[in-house]
Amino acid sequence: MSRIDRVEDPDTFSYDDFFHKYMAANAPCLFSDEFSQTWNSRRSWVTADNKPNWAHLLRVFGDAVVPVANCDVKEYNSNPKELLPLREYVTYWREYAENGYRSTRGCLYLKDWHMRRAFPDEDVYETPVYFSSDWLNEYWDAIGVDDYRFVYMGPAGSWTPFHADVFRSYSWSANICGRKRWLLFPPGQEEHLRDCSGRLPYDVTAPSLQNGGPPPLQVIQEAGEIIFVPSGWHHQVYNLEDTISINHNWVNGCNVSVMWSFLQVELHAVQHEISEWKETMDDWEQHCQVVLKSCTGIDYKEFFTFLKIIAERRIKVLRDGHENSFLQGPHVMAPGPQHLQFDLRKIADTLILLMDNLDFRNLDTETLHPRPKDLLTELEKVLQ
Ligand SMILES: O=C(O)CCC(=O)C(=O)O
Ligand SMILES: [Fe+2]
Repeated sequence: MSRIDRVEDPDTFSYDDFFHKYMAANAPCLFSDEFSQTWNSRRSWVTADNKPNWAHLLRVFGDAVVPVANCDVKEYNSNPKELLPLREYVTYWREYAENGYRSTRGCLYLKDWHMRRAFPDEDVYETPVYFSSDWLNEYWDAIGVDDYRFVYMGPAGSWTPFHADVFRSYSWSANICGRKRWLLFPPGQEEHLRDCSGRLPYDVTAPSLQNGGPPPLQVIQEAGEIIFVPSGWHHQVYNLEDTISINHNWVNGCNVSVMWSFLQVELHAVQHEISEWKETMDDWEQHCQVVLKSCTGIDYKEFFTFLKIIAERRIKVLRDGHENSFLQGPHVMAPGPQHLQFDLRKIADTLILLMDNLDFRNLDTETLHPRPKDLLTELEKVLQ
């Protein structure tokens, strides 16, 4: 693949088109700026000359405390982060730009700011319908613990090191202003880039890596455009200008099996890492789960709970007969009732795999409610 597909016109591009051509096919695409035209942030966050509107951002969000990474410092395969009031970060950014994009503090990049969670009443953007079947945010909203909706803001030259996204989820990312350069690697291509210890690189543009297999897909994303990054595609991203972007990670029936495969690979890595304690620790299996949760954000029992909550919400909609409740509120299910069936089928398929998994069976699943086999029985009943 040498070029990314472009999607131009919201009036002729349906949810079904996206579902089949890109989401189920796990292929990237780039949506034109028409798709973000109606968002308030495209006007209020941006000045007439397409720069961040600092006056507005400070007025509304100045006191917010935001995570800021230092792009000039490598810490494992990432950058160290600190928390700063947005006001202070904006002062830094203005001085950095006035000083020719140099500072003794390095190049600082505001990233992974949960803006929507901190300011739920600010009408900044709407999730495009194509990305609305989102079990990840639906689950974390339901338990009220976390979310995967972020704002990024950084000066020209700020960048994100090589990585694949949390749980190998999909991501979409929209530029409110500015431009980004993306380097995208289809799943598996990262294997050519490992060093002799099996570690993935921090920076794929390093000279020593220039013979690491086929070149990546390069994408230039302009202001207003929205990129779809499929599951398990590694990527590295540069801000070519002062840039603000909004992004979500999400999982649904099309990539939940990728998430489940990822968790198994991660657990095996943890088991390998602490295998020497296997014989001497009586709760070694449980301990592996604790480490898995701290590395990835979820363990096997919570993965079951995730499937359960998504299943129960859909069963309730089907039982109560008001299919349309998913067409309102924050989780729009554009394609209607057949999507509920699709979701429940995928949850049942994943549950079967989970219940067959030896590491899951080794856990004290008796404490789960309902028991996995009872949830599966109910799912199969509803699906008939
Ligand atoms: O914009 C960036 O710097 C990184 C964004 C990213 O990695 C993503 O949206 O998955
Ligand atoms: Fe990413």
